[in-house]
Amino acid sequence: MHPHTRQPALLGALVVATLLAGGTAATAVPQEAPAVKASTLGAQAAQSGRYFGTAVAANKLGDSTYSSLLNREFNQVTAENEMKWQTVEPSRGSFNFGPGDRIANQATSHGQRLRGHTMVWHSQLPGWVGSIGDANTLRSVMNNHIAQLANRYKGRIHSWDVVNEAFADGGSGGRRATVFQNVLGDGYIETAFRTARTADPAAKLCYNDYSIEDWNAAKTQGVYRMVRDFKSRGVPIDCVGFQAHFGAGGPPSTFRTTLSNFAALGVDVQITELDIAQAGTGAYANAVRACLDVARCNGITVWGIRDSDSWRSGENPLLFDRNGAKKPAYNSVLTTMGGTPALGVR
Ligand code: 9MR
Repeated sequence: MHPHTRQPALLGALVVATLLAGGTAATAVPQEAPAVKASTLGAQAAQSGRYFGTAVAANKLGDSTYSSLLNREFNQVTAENEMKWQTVEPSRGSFNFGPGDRIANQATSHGQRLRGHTMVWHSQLPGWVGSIGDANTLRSVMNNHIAQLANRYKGRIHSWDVVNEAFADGGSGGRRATVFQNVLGDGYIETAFRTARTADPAAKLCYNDYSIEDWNAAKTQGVYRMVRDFKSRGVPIDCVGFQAHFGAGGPPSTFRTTLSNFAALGVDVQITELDIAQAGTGAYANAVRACLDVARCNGITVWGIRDSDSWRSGENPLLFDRNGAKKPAYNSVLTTMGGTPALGVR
């Protein structure tokens, strides 16, 4: 069910309860604006207090089709590659924030919420990090990298993907064998989150991964156990990102259950990198609905704007075609959120 369709019932119940209690409905019912049917993704998501965002590539910001879609439709951005370790600290202690700054400036100047992606990840990691074998050295390198990123973008980042893709694929439910895991052991994720919290206490700190959408998957359960453990011990974690790179069938039927079970641990959840092979309208609607059905699912990010911008462009998985025209999946997403497609806008 969509949140908007729930509201009248909730409102009605409040009115009845208030009248029964002898009060007046006017004092008890929150004065909400009537649901406006917006005609862009970001504006419609905002109607339920959510954002709708996209991955952005700095080198495409000069493409006017790209940037006009970006600024018309989306109110959140994630740097597709520009804040990754390889770009930010290609050699030890030498920091390059130029590309990341271009994404941050785009977000700031257009009022778009910014997700930092990502502080600690085994991929797009420069070779000099991968070859560190001493735990004290690697710990201080990791903590310094986190602190430098956090300080650079303090006040501009809403949420950070502090650790990305740290769990193994397959049936083990255990950790992925990365340099961080191999050299620092299980505690490195906790260390990373504590360092990030100290460096930027205002940012929301997220764990982000793929193939954790199916509640029955061992990987999902492994991440769930970690988040439950963190919450029980006061390790600072605020959110979990579900990348949601789906095949043509869209999300697994348990996706909503997964989102709501994580949310029940006391974290926000987001869909962070959504794309679906062939972009079927039903598959996209199911992914969006899973989020709308969970109060603490407060945002959806697609992983690129046009099919030609996608890392899996051969599968045409996004909401706009190569010319920047809306695909049927776009209208499906917008109407699933309760919006109305604009007439005459391609
Ligand atoms: O979309 C990104 C692509 O341009 C890069 O070449 C690739 C390198 O690994 O990373 C892609 O983004 C990934 C994201 O950072 C983390 N989750 C998986 C995404 C798709 O591979």
